[in-house]
Amino acid sequence: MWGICSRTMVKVGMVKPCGLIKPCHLVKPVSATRVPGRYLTHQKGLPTLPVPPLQQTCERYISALEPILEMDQLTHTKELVDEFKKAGGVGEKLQKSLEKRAQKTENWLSQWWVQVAYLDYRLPVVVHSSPGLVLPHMNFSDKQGQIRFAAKLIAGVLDFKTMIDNETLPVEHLGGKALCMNQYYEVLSSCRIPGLKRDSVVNHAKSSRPPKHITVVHNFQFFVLDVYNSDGTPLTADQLCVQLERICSSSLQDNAEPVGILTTQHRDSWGKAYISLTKDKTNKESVSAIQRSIFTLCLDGAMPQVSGDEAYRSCAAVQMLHGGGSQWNSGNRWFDKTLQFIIGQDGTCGANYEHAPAEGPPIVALIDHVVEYTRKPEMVRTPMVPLPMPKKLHFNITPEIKKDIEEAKQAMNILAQDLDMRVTVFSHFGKNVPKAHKMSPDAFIQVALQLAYYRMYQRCCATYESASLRMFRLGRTDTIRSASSASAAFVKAFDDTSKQNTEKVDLMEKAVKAHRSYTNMAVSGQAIDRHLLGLKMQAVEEKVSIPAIYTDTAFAKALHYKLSTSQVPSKTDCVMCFGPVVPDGYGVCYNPMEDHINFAMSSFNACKETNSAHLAQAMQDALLDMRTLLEHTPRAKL
Ligand code: COA
Ligand code: HC5
Repeated sequence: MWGICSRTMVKVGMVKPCGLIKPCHLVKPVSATRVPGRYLTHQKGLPTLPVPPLQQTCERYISALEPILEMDQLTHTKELVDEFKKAGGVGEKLQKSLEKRAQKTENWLSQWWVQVAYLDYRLPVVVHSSPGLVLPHMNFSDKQGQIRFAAKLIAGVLDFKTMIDNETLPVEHLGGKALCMNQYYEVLSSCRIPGLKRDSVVNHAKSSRPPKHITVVHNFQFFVLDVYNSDGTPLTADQLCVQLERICSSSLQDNAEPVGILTTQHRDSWGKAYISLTKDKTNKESVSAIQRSIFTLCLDGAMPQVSGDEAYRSCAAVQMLHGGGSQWNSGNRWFDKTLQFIIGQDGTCGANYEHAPAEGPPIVALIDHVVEYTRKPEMVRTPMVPLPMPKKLHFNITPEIKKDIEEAKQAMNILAQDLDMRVTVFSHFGKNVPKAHKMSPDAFIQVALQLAYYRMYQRCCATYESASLRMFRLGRTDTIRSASSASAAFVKAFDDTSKQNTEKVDLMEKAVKAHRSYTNMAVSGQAIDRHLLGLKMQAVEEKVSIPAIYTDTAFAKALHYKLSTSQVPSKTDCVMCFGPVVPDGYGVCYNPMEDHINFAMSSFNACKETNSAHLAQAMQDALLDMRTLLEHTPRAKL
């Protein structure tokens, strides 16, 4: 049996991980030496995730509902919450069991979270769960350049992997506090495996014989590429280049069955197809080689030609998120693989990652390192030893599998057609302007998004922002609810001509402060969403009937995030993207740099009310209008 939570993603009986530490940019790999056990010592020193007080969560839940509910609905929900939290009530009982669970486990939440948020979630991982990442356009435009860059990229990842293997990555910090580093162990040599009702994740990094190969996919054909010499040294970029050339020249024909497209399917369908695919011994071995590999490298074919910077960036985001459909590169992937690097022929590069094992920041830290590595001149001398031919992975395609592939193509193409992706660079300012006004840049951006949405729809909506829980051992995320009473008061006043600018600025400050204080509460484990989830899971586990607060329409409304957002900062000037989490909502990912902000907005074409370009425009207007207001208004209390 395979466990599910990060630490338990080790086959029972296997060796526990030894260590790592910290994101690359603070690392000096040259002088680094291995300190065995450093990782475990660090992890043990981290605090455990607290269970917030029940009364506090109940009160905060009601406050969070205020901006998104009508008065009568709120009154009804207050009654349900009072009933839930009363002395001797079901809430108290569940709270006690949850506190017990917290004492017995390393993290009371992480295992449940991976199950609920990822492994039990049955929509395709493509668009609905796996994020994409677009790197700056690289300086090549032909096959030779593509191969050359790919070779350097592989060498860069292996360089990062050495730091993981040697435990020489220093510990990351947030607000002065050390963070859990576990996720760094989970991203290489891992893969998701489809099940009939629930998926699982395997991590081969911790096996007694950790993998020494990556998988390369070109023209929908998969290859095993050993990336270490027999003496254990990683292949140099020159050696990798030779090997990639051999792969490309032995996969020139472009009529291979795109087996990889099966991984784009609804998880139940893929779970079924997986069983039929792996009945065949050759297929099983091929799939296993992909699953065990350190990561997958996708050498892509062409994408549709577009003109203009914004259209190019949006097309690149689509390439990273879903590959463009079966006629383009969606079949040139194995979406279950935790980490896939994608290299186009025209200098477009990026990655796609399967979200179950890790959050964005460790992936971004790895990618920042790789980009820096690819920019350095090569110093290493290449050994003149002949290398074995990379092994092609064969698949026997039965009529049944052929049918599954055709169905997957159709479903993928519908999804690709449906996704409305818009990448924009807001170039007027970045973190610098809010900072100059003594405001948290992230809070400023979130409040601007509330304003943009309100201007488009004349109402507020439940809004999700990811907050890191990595201050705690095995911590993942909680939700910052960006729609607050303070943000609602601000957005309603902003275009009201009867209001004075000084009042608007005052409301803006309050909204920004409210957001920053929610953030502080969330990163310190005192937000409401994961606690409410925990109490519900506890009821499920104890087989008691689900309390009425969870079947209330207000709860469904609170979880219907029409704005699903995330800040993912990076050193490299890149754009991350993901899909909306509801059919009538938006996915908004942003990377605030010092003097500009990269945004990726997504929505579904099938929804007539949403339009990513309109939201992007409204966001730009909101940010500019907020700055103008600040610049033209003397601050009230200065
Ligand atoms: N005045 C001046 N400067 C301020 C300020 C103020 N009032 N408030 C904050 N700043 C500065 C900070 O010092 C920081 O400076 P830096 O750029 O030198 O580091 C900068 O502004 C950014 O701070 P802020 O915008 O407040 O955000 P943050 O960096 O604290 O990030 C979250 C907020 C919620 C994004 C972060 O806590 C978090 O949880 N990140 C992880 C999210 C995640 O996991 N995403 C991916 C999910 S897969
Ligand atoms: C390359 C980074 C992409 C960021 C992905 C992200 O933010 O995922 C969120 C994870 C979480 O637990 O909050 C989920 N979200 C995309 C739905 C916001």
